Amino acid sequence: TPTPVTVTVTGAAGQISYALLFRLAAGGVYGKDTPVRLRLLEVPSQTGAAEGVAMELEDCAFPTLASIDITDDPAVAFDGAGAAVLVGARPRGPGMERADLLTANGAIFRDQGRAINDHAAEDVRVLVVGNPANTNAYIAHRHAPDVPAERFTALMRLDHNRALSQLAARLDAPVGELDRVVVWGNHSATQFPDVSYLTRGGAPVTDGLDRQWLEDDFIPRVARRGSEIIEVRGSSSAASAAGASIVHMRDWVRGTPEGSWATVALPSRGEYGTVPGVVTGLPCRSDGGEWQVVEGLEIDDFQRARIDASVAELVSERDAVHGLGLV
Ligand code: NAX
Repeated sequence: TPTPVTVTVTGAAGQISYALLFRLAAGGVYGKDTPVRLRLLEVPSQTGAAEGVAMELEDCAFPTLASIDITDDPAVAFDGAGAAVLVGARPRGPGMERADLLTANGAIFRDQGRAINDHAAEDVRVLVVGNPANTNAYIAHRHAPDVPAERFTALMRLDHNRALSQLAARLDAPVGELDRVVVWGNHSATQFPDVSYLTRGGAPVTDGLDRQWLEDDFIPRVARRGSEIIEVRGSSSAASAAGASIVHMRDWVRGTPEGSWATVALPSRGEYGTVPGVVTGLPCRSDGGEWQVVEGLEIDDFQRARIDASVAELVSERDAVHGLGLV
């Protein structure tokens, strides 16, 4: 039997984790043969609630769940971690300015980046879900100098999946037949969901996606989907964010299907004219346990302007966290 993998989840008492932990424990990332040891990190006031979630996890009797530990200490939480899903973050409270939000989250992701650097397994895979996800991942990565940059990712698979589902409706196609979308830039209103390379059943899609629909409907709908969910559901996306996190980690560990792409936010190496260092959405494949950015795509003027605008926002967030002394 394979050796167990230690997976750390932060924000374990929150609503995303309430959907995420059960799929993780059931084998959704590592498969049915690999036992998972869960380490749940919470703030001290929420460790009790995390105990309750742990009790329910036990009551599922998942054969793949080897153990559960709960802690408020990052050094304990990340000890030996092979994967870390950083969900816990400070939400924007009443009267909080952007700088306050960045400062509160900067401290969280600085400390967690350091703890990952010092205590996690050599081959740790980090997924940041807590917002502002790209910049939080940037902060954590910059405080983990011993961990290769590409081991730090932020979640843009939810944006990617939202794009696929909107396209399936537009084209009246089963969503499983669609592939090769990418969401460039930031997980924010400036993101650029891009259909330039879309395939259906492996063949390029040319009809049904006119420029006006893309600009007036598709791009804003995908970029604003999180707000739309809040308006309609009364609280923010949870199960869909958890589902996207599971498939992000699963594809990273076990590989993307042949010919298929995922959107992953990674520290840029300057691919496609993005600014090196910032954590931006890029089209990726996974093979042998590593993300590889898809190469050789052509970028036209429309794409260029949209990519540059979102990357410019990432640069301004990066500059703000440097200005606040968080990196
Ligand atoms: P909740 O408020 O339900 O849960 C967050 C949990 O994190 C709380 O239990 C809190 O105590 C804990 N926490 C706070 N600081 C912590 C710390 N330093 N260490 C450990 N735990 C800590 O939020 P939820 O709905 O689960 O959302 C979590 C985060 O995901 C938010 O930042 C949210 O904005 C973000 N999202 C990101 C998405 C993405 O696609 N990247 C989509 C969904 C979601 O909006």
